[in-house]
Amino acid sequence: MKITSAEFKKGLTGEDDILFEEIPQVAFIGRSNVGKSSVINSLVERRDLAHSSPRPGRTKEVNFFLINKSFYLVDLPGYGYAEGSWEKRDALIQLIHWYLQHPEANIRKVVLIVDAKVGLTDNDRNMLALLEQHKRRIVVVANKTDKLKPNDLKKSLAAIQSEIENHKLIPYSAEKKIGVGLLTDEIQRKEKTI
Ligand SMILES: Nc1nc2c(ncn2[C@@H]2O[C@H](COP(=O)(O)OP(=O)(O)OP(=O)(O)O)[C@@H](O)[C@H]2O)c(=O)[nH]1
Ligand SMILES: [Mg+2]
Repeated sequence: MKITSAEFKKGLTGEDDILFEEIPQVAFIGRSNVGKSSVINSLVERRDLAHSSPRPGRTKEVNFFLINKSFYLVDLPGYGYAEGSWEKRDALIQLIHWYLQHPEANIRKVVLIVDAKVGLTDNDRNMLALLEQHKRRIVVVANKTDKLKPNDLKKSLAAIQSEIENHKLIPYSAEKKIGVGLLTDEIQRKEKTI
């Protein structure tokens, strides 16, 4: 189904009524600067609905975007960002974990975005394990495929797939709009994909 409307609803830094709504949420998680906000923009065909930046640490709240008036895309802050004060980083990590483990939030699916060139980092592996532990439905997106030559991309995708085992992997480029159709279908599917 095509995305026909998208509007920013709220940026959360803690408990909020929106979490308790029945409207399903699709969360985007991954390391800082991997392109979470850019992937959301590419899905909704808007340049800067979710604010992106060449500098890591851009997204600092749990941002809710209402799509087709029927579900939320949730843009999260990233992990693995080395700059800034320890307290600030720690607060962002806590915010991410608080949201992803929220007992009431109706999280339909979690989109784990990794860098196609870098592959999974230890932080990505830990996040995947946490999501599996919480029985979240997971789809993995390998973003920035435009940065790799076809042969290198093939190798990199194979390595990522073997690490994530049976989870679905979608090669993606927010910049070149590659994978948009596949991911649009995936986030609207209610059933488990593994
Ligand atoms: N080449 C290329 N660059 C991309 C792609 N997607 C995102 N970028 C760039 O990567 C940088 C980070 O993008 P963001 O969307 O802000 O990343 P983020 O994961 O939301 O980052 P935080 O909010 O800091 O966690 C920006 O300079 C984007 O233009 C892509 O598919 N290809
Ligand atoms: Mg962001």
